[in-house]
Amino acid sequence: MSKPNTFDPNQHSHRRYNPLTQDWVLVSPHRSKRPWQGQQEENQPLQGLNYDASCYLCPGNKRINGEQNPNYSETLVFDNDFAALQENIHSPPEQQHPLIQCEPVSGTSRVICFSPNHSLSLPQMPVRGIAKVINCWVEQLDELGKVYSWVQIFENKGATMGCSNPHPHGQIWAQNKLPTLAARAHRGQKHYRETHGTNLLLDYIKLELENKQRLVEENDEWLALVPYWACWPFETLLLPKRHTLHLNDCDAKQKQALAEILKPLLSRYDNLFNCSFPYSMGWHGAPFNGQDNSHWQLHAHFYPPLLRSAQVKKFMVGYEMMAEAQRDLTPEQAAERLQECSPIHFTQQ
Ligand code: H2U
Repeated sequence: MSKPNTFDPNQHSHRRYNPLTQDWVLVSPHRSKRPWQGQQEENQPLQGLNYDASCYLCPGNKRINGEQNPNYSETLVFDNDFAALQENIHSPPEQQHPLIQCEPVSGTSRVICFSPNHSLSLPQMPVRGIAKVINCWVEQLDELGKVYSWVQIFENKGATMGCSNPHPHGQIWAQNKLPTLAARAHRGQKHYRETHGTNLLLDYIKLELENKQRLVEENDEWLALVPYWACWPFETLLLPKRHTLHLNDCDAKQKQALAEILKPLLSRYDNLFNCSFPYSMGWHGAPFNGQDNSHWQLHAHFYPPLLRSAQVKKFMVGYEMMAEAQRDLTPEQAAERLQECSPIHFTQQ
């Protein structure tokens, strides 16, 4: 039994610092057993159909704007028919007042279908199929990184995360201004470099490889872990072991190893609650701004909302909206749960 004045991270409330965002998260492990009579999500079903005639993203089908998708056999990239960013800049009026600020932004939005198969999410795809998605991400970064300073690759998976179509797909939004969260990651890594003289995430990788408590998957080139400062219940951070600024700087060995780690990582997610595990994921690499970005280390965030089961998710509401992020189970407990899951997808065991 721990003494009342002995700190036990599994019992006692505490705050943890996120050096990337320079935010704090409140950890309240003793709250995880509180009763839940609130909202239950729909089940998170796996898709059954390989092809759906009513799907806007399946091969050969018409999209909402009337354009027909080709009979693609690997990945498909098209300009978003409802693009959030536009290439042609229309300058807003000059600033009238410091409280009424506005600036122009130029960019482009694209959709990436991961495969022609309507039913295969990333963890169910073969490693060679995942490798094709990675190649597609790389090609897009090669092209858009020459034009825009920030290229955001992301995936919203599952209706719970607001995904509008079950056909496995992701998006790319590229723009000429550093968006808010990218700017925060830039500042966090720069600040660490200026304070400690070393690279934040490379130092962190060293710590996690020594400790291993929060590690979920590891291979020769990559590691995936629940970060010490995780905010979402089963959040993970995926990192290359070598110092790498951009996904499109990865060599063939890193890209192959990335495909090989994504499959078991995402299979563990699906296996946790025997469902198609929803999340938002995205890549953060150095901005394409031609400056010295050696304080950066490429990483991907996975932010899944599920907390207790396929039906009960974490809400980032009241205290989180008004004060700061809060979590119940500790990152170490979450890592342990993911470590206990099989790396082989439950449909493929
Ligand atoms: P989400 O599922 O993450 O919302 O992404 C799907 C995107 O696909 C969405 O941004 C686009 C939507 O605008 N889309 C098209 O561009 N054309 C279509 O015919 C359907 C959906």
